[in-house]
Amino acid sequence: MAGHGTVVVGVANGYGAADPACQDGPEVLRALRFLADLGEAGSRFRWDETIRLAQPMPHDALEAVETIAIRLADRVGQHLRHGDFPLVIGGDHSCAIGTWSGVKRALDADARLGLIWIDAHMDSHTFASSSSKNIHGMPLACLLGYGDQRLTGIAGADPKLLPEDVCLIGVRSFESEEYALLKKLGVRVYFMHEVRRRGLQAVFAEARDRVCRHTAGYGVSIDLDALDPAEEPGVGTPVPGGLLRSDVTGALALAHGDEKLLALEIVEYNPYLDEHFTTARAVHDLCQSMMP
Ligand SMILES: [Mn+2]
Repeated sequence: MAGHGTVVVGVANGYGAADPACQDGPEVLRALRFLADLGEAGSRFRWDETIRLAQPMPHDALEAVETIAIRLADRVGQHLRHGDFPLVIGGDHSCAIGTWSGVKRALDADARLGLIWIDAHMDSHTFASSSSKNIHGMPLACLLGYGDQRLTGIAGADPKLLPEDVCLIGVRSFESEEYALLKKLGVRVYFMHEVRRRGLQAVFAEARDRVCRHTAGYGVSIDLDALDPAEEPGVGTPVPGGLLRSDVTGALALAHGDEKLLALEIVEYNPYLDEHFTTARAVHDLCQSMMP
């Protein structure tokens, strides 16, 4: 976490999901000051803005997701150039297209970006393979260069990630088409059963080494549905049998002070499904575990 400090960018984005509820996640976290104590030690932590669409509304989800991704990529790039650490708070996971396209563009032209994708799902559909057509099921495929050109072409036409620079952790719900794509590309997937057997710390450390082998640095994208819904009710698409909060904070602590870590993203907080702001506290704890 080099630079001046951590800057939060909220993304009021629910256009990629069947239920748009996650679009209100960032504002709930900001307005109720769930992350406020992270800045109390000094001015090293601050909210920037929450990106939202202006009126009139776009005609379709693809246009909305594209518009938000373009703005988010610009914003994330600005913060990196200023030496700040971007912390993106979604919104549904389609915002990842903007976040990581922006980080990639901020690197030297020939530099590669690594990414650890912590998620119950693979998010590696395209419009051709997806039955729901929900774009939050597609962002990882887009970043690998597969999908609609309006999304794969944000912040540059080339793929933002090479398959060998990506790891997924915590997967336990997926469709055969998206797994076929990741398998064909050779992307390393740490399914939940492997995480249970080896422990998240060991898996995360191995993934971190893997995504740093050939890259200038790496990011972490956390879909809150990777966590167990028995512990964290406030997520977009709950799937039983997930990670425990203490495991995730323990793993993220490994990345604390890691000079290669370029940005962090936490998405799919659904404040309407949350109970007593339990999962809002999870967002806080995840952020805190990585703070300097
Ligand atoms: Mn996801």
